[in-house]
Amino acid sequence: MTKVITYGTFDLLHYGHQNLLRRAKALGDYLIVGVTSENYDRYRGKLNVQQTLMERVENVRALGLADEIVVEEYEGQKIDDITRRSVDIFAIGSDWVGRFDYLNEYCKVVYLERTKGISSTELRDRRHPLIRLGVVGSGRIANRFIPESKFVSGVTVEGVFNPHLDSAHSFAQRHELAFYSDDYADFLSRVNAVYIASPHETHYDYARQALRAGKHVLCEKPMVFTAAEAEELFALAREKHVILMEAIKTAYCPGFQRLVSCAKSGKIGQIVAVDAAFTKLVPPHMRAIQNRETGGSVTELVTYPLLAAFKLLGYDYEEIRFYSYFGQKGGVDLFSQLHLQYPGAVATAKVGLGVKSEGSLVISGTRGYIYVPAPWWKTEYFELRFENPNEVEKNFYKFSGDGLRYELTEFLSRISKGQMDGCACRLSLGLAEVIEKYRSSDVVKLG
Ligand code: C2G
Repeated sequence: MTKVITYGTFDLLHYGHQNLLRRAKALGDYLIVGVTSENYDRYRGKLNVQQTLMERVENVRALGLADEIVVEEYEGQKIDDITRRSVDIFAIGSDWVGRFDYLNEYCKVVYLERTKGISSTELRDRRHPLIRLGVVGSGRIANRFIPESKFVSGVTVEGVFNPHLDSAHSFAQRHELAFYSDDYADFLSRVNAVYIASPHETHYDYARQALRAGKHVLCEKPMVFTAAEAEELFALAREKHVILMEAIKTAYCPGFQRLVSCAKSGKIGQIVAVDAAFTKLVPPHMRAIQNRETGGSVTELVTYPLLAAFKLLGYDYEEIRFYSYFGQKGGVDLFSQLHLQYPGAVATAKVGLGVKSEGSLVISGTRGYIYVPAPWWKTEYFELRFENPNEVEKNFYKFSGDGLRYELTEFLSRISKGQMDGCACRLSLGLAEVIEKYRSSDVVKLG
């Protein structure tokens, strides 16, 4: 009996897939089909698969061509499947020519001509019309956003807005965008969603105008400086039936999401302390440490450590204290430490623009603790540690590129669902509350 194996995601199953499976089956007597798991697809950078693993498996089964279906969960599984199941032929579409030649060592490799004119990507785009996105601002983060957006389907970055036309022009040229503008109303009329990456103090106004014009908004952090502004913008988004989301990449990357579930699963017992730090030394001429109104380490950086505290301990803290080192009179906080006291737990958030520290995250529990090394906000690895050092559990994840692709994927998925994520709104409100408190309450000055 000749055994054939093939693999795929088989999202929104179409006749291209069916053709491939039919020809693969005809190569032998018995066809095994590997369907990728959600985690494996995320791992290999396929971020916007629409259907669940169960739906995709069911669709493949319903074709009646597969004699056996397996789930593909990890890199290297193909070799394991082929050797364990004594497979004779590995078949795959011609878009992969050459990429699986290494399997020739284990069985015969056959590339089958891909069916032209049909793909899951095209079906996804047909289901959800392409989002035409405009970028507000043309600084460092906006420059990083464009290459990241290329990894996400369903979106095209069309244009850029900057009140300084020269900056907008050179940004548009650099990234080959269709248009640039220094007129915000004109810019908004040419897109259906915006990514706001302008200076912090301009976020609120740009977001409000975009929402009023019925555009979806993905806004860099900190989205706003006060809770009232956050509430107003979310209410406006609901009224206009559009999505407003703060661009917190860590919240949407696979490693951090797993870390939160793991910490909350009870494996380390009850969580009693969360200690997170993020410091980044910046040169003296940077706006982040020049401008007292809009800069400083809390405003610039506190989002990340607070994300960890809020996701793990929630928002019902009883007290918050701020300790800051200013360096010079009238200057911004170059370093700050925040203490959030919860019933039965405590969190610390350490941020610095002029003071350096270890950028790790430690979650302490009654049975053990989780250690995430720097840079924990690009979560690729974490350890569960217990009293017995032999019990240590190591977890590895992929964090691709600059990670902005994760927040953008979530943003698009929310647009297609037509619904904002209540937890994400609560998070943004929680962050704005802390920034507002910091600006209006007593800060313990260090030195
Ligand atoms: N395919 C095809 N014609 C199309 C579209 C897809 O022949 N118009 C083939 C692909 O070449 C692949 C299979 O259908 O062999 C499944 O395609 P996808 O669902 O896109 O999965 P893919 O990302 O190619 O998975 O381990 C996973 C595999 O390596 C490939």
